[in-house]
Amino acid sequence: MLDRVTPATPSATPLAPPPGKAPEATPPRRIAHLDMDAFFASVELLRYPQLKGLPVVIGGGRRREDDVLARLRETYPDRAWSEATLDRVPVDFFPRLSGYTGRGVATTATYAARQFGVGSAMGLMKAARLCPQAILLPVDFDEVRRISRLFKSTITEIAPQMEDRGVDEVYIDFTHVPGGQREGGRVLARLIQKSILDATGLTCSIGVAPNKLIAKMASEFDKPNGISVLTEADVQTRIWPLSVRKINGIGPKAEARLAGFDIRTVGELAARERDWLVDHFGKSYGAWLNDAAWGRDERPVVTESEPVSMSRETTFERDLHAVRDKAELGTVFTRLCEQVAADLQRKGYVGKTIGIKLRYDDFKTATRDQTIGHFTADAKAIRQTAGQCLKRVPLTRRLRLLGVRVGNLVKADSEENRLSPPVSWSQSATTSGAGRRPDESEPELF
Ligand code: DCP
Ligand code: MG
Repeated sequence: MLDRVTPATPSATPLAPPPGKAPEATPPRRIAHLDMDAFFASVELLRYPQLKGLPVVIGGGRRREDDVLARLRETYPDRAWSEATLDRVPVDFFPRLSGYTGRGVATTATYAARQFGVGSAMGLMKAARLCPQAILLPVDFDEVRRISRLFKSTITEIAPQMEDRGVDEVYIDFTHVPGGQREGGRVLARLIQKSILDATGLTCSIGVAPNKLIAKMASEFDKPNGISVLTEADVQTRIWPLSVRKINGIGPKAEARLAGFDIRTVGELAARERDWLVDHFGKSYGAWLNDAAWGRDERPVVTESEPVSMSRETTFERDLHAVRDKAELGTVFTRLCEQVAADLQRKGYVGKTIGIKLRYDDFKTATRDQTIGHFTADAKAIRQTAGQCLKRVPLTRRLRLLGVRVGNLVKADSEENRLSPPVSWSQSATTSGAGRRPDESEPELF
């Protein structure tokens, strides 16, 4: 492969070389999305390989190791049980879904269980009706995190440009990695799949495409253990027939609204004028819908080492009103601030630009931010400044989304943070409506 070290300049890169011509000096952008197969369930199957091929549903709580061993010793007192002998637990020992009563929800299910229609976010009682013989196991978050770190480090040893998108998925920039252009990226995808299998015993599915948006859809095409390679020319044939819901960023509300205009597939969305979408869905979301339908997406793969901001947002089950749903919104708002603060603290960052994002029921989006005089990762400080921002947006329409962002990040242990002035001296904000002192009580916002 090319041994160029020049970084890609995505905005200047044509998505594909002209037909019949060899690729130019700058190779086309090839972006992969990798997603582990039935992740939480597969992690349990590593511990209990005797369950391979059987319907297994994960849900109903956390794993308690001691409980399992105690019950095993009670049920089979003639055998010695330990962590090391769990692969010998008879299949009959495991609890079945049949007769399940309770309010638990399935976190995920093995592909054998999915054949019966069981899937993530399904109530366990419904799952029990569909597949009573399924085995029900709790989740082991520690083990999930360990395997998550292991598969990600396996990837970065091969392809260093990796963006962490959660416990079981990542984007990888294949463009300049050896094998990343061969067969459109299939060669490198195969190598990564095999390396992850060797390191963890687990399978994953990979989509390789000109950008993140298409790659994310492509990774689902051939699950489990599949590889799908798409070029720009495949957008019409492979993406346009799909439901708009397959686009990452179109949720149930947007889907329903689009359906109201008889837009159900990506192709139908692509057929609408960009201006029409902007008129009906707002300037930024409408333009984004148009770009997405045509497979346009220039977002770079952002490696975790240099985050510029961290944010948390949530789309409500139903649109909420600032006055009538004041309590609920206030709770969500506080929780988002706590989550961003926890993210910052876990990753060792502090920031000083605090912002909010609202999306109204007409899909228009509003953002406001405020830069304070010191860096922070404190939930209360974030909540307070975010609250100031909230006072600068109209709150007459119902809200469908609320988000909180902290930007201008530096490492918590950096010199820059140490040199930032103490809190009591640092309340002059760079936006109008200057900040309050942190000890001043905040009026209710919703
Ligand atoms: N998960 C969760 N809550 C949800 C959905 C998923 O906690 N509502 C967890 C369980 C999954 C893991 O996140 O195992 C990854 O989510 P995926 O959507 O990637 O689902 P799976 O990896 O289980 O299945 P797939 O093979 O379809 O990727
Ligand atoms: Mg997955």
